[in-house]
Amino acid sequence: MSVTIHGTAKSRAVRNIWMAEELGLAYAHDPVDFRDGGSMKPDYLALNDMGQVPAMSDEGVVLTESLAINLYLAKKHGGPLGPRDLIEDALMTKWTLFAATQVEGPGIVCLQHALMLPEDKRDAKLLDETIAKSARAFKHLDRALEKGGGWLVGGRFTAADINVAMCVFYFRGRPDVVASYPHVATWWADVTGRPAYKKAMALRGD
Ligand SMILES: N[C@@H](CCC(=O)N[C@@H](CS)C(=O)NCC(=O)O)C(=O)O
Repeated sequence: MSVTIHGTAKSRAVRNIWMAEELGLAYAHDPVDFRDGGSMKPDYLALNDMGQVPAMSDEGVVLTESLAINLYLAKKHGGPLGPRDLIEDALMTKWTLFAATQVEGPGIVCLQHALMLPEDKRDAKLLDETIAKSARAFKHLDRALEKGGGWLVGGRFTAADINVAMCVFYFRGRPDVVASYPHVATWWADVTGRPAYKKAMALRGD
């Protein structure tokens, strides 16, 4: 067994578990937890000196950054999940950076203020403003999915869909956001209906 995904499924490691399940990899899962200080222990700091999960180890290669790990796994094992040529590679990079820079930040604000914070700490105005600001990114995503026949790259399900979906996941406390964009809504139903997604989510226990 070469690939080990370090990080509880209740973290961004779930992104990599989903990818590993899609690829049918015989991977090991080391559920290091940042919530109990596990990611600050010396053994884990040797993998990621930032003390954040996930990390991936694969035959001596250690990689951090969940979205980069997914691109690595897709390229190494990919078949249809990975890029077929330089242009697809560039597009998968583009969508991964779009996810990280345009979707994840507002998504985390949405997660906190719609779902995670105690109700008396939630800021409804900030939540509304954040959702309004995210419209620009969601419209871009919606148009791309329409043009792409329901997928982001190559007219098929790829690493780009996983990486973007895992950032759209943060809007789950406000399902009306995804529902407002018809092509995003259809795509979201497609990606979250996949057996590998369901298996990864089941590991979270929520
Ligand atoms: N950009 C990193 C973020 C990693 C990250 O922030 N992980 C969280 C869990 S999802 C963590 O370890 N938090 C604990 C901390 O920051 O100390 C990635 O995508 O892998």
